[in-house]
Amino acid sequence: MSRPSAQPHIPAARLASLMVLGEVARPATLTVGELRTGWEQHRAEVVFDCAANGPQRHRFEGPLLREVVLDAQPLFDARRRKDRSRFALAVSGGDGHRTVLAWAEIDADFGDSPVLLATRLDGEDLDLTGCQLVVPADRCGARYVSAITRVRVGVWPQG
Ligand SMILES: Nc1nc2c(c(=O)[nH]1)N[C@H]1C(S)=C(S)[C@@H](COP(=O)(O)O)O[C@H]1N2
Ligand SMILES: [Mo]
Repeated sequence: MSRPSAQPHIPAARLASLMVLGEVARPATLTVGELRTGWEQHRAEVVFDCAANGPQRHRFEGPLLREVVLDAQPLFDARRRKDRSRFALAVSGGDGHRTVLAWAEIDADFGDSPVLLATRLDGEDLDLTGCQLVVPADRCGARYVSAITRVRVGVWPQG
């Protein structure tokens, strides 16, 4: 395996990666470098409130979560909005913090929310830490999951 050109000095073993898995046709393991080079990078300047530390202001860059998950081919009928609206995403950090989004929040035909998988935070690359979820529409910081290890895609199990 060749080393990512953006970070040639970092041994591959130290690079953080995340898995996109669950009800998808093409599960993937992606390093932060691959998230940076494989998709268009979007920017977000955000302020969110932390219950413990008050308002936090940050600058993030990274691909749209929607684009990365679509490349894993969720097992929905992509042409049917009602079918897509059944899906959810569970995003986990390495410390066990896990949060859920409805697919419809980020689907262009529904909420169209520009949620990012940030590869850079305030100008610093996140290749060693892992990427961070950015939910610009949220008033508080609880869904800004850092050091992401997994994005699990699936239909909401029960009604
Ligand atoms: N992995 C992980 N991400 C996390 C948390 C956590 O406990 N674990 N806490 C969240 C909460 S409650 C807030 S307010 C923000 C804080 O982000 P900051 O440390 O950049 O200010 O991170 C979020 N992301
Ligand atoms: Mo928080």
